[in-house]
Amino acid sequence: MTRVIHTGDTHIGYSQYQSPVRRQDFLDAFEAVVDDAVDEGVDAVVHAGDLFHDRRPDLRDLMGTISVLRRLDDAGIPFLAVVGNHESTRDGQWLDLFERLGLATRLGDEPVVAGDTAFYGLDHVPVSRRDDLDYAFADHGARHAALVAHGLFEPFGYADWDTETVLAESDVDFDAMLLGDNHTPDTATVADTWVTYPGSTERASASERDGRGYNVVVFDADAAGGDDRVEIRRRALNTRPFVFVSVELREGEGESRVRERVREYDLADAVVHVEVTGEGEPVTPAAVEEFATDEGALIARVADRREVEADGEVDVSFADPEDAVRDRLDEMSLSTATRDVERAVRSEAIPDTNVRETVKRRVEERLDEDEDLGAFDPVSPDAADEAVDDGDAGNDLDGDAGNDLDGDAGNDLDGGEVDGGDESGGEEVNADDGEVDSGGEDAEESPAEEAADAGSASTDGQVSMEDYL
Ligand SMILES: [Mn+2]
Repeated sequence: MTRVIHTGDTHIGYSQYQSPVRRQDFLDAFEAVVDDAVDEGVDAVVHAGDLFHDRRPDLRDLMGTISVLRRLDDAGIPFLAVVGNHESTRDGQWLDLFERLGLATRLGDEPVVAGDTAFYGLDHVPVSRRDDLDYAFADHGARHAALVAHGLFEPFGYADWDTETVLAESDVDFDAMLLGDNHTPDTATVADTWVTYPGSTERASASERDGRGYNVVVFDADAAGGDDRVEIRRRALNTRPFVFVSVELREGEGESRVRERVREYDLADAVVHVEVTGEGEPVTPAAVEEFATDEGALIARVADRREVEADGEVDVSFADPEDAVRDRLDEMSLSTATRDVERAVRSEAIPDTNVRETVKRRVEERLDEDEDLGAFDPVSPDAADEAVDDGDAGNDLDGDAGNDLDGDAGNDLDGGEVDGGDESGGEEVNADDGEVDSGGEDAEESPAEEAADAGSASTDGQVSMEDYL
């Protein structure tokens, strides 16, 4: 019998909403999982990738992570893990460092036995490189076997990885696939093999409305009455409260009605998302956000979904703001890749709900497929600019931009995150996590939304940056 905790998509280091409190939350969630593992003396903690939110976690997060892993190690519990798309680096993985420190085991083609179960690993692999995979795993002599993998697998939302193919081509007969990447917890069977996602351990996006948790997985010949060799149970984590307030304003109603609705909720230390729909008076988001934080919320975000009466007759004849923006961008010596991102964010042709995925895809394509790293070099009109910009441009893409794109940009730009309302899970898949990793590994949107987006993508007559660049 083997009993493990299966977790993943921890996203340590994610300063969601640029909040240091949120940043700590992600590490705390990891610690909570490890606390439970130590309390219960499980045979292993299996981590299915995206321990870190980005490929360059800072020192605080690394030290915090090492402390948590050390507690696990002190308790004699192995930490078995694979590399997710968010944290993957070209020249070695953080997980290898932890392994070198004796705090983790990186799973791969060779079995790692805990209890009487052999664990194997499959790191995240971009769609473009999956044809090269042979799913060749070494033999094992254990009673059970499990494959730990990071990616969007069938039969769950946004899947782009065919689970039946993986199982059919694998040399090992797996009892279970313990997965990460899709932030929506779910369990199913494919070809008599259990496939399960534990979901993220903190909400990495406001679309992740359901409670967070992890899996307790038992491999036992007698599990579930003897018919089944695997038992998967979900356990809840106590995470940062998120409050979702939906206000449909009627004619004549305005900000005071919004406040009234917001006040109906327990806002203490919560992340509060307010969505305004319907008719009524204009509402100033910042004023409502301030009201919510005054009432105790940690963070508040207001999205006004009402149709804004766009007056197409208005012709901006003074210095066009688009011109000013373009001039300023020219001065900034941004890299080609940064320009890609900037265009995606500002383009009217890309609906807000698609921005996150579009940006993710463009950056991923350059990183993973074309290996077009030159695109991350600053492009400057003159050498002086280049000298100045060199470091920053690189840093922004790798570090901060990464954070922004992954998390906050998603949340802030979001249209889709709050309103999707599709708890079907589509949204939870991180676009950003690779969740929308190229090829939709992290697809944020439900097919329905995408369809809607496609419709709204038609131009509304406004001139976008695309027209200038
Ligand atoms: Mn993730």
